[in-house]
Amino acid sequence: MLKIWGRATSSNVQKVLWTCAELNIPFERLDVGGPFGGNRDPEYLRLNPNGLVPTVKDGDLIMWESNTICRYLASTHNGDHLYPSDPAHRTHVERWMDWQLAVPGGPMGALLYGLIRSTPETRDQTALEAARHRAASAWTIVDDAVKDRPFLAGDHLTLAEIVMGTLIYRWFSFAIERPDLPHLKTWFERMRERPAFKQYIEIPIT
Ligand SMILES: N[C@@H](CCC(=O)N[C@@H](CS)C(=O)NCC(=O)O)C(=O)O
Repeated sequence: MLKIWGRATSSNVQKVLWTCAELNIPFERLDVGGPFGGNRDPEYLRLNPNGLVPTVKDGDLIMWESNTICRYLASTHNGDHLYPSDPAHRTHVERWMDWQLAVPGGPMGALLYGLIRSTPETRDQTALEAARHRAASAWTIVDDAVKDRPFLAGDHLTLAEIVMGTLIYRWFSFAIERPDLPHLKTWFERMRERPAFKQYIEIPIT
């Protein structure tokens, strides 16, 4: 059985849990990281030298980097609908996966730390506002991309959505000013229809 190390509140763990749910992959999950700790223990660092979650074990194979893990799971569990094997179709999914790490990942992380994990006294309002602007401009790109199709890579959900699910859930949950992006909202509502989204993504943000 697949083994996943990582707390269920981590956005990067949540990508893996959602992928498993969409592909009906059974797994065992161990709480590591955040308040649970354990991710700096020598035995954990031997599995994942970054000391971050998730880490996943499938047989003898140890994996880290959440997007890589999602790609592996789709490739090994009949997940062509989530991650197409055809290179041209695949590129539409992959570019959004890379974009998630490179563009909204940073500012959305800064908003999480600034709004949820710091106190008003320690909050850097200027940095927070800069992150909000950067995130808004990233989500404007998605809003435009989904104005004439239901999902980023076409007519159905793919890993492009799965790796962005937690970030978009947080974007609409944070108590911040947001530009009016109606296509983005509809896209988010489509994701919310998935039972796995309710189970693994729409949980309290900590
Ligand atoms: N690029 C890595 C990033 C992993 C990462 O930053 N994980 C965070 C949680 S989202 C973490 O382990 N933080 C330390 C902790 O939870 O204690 C991935 O995608 O897997």
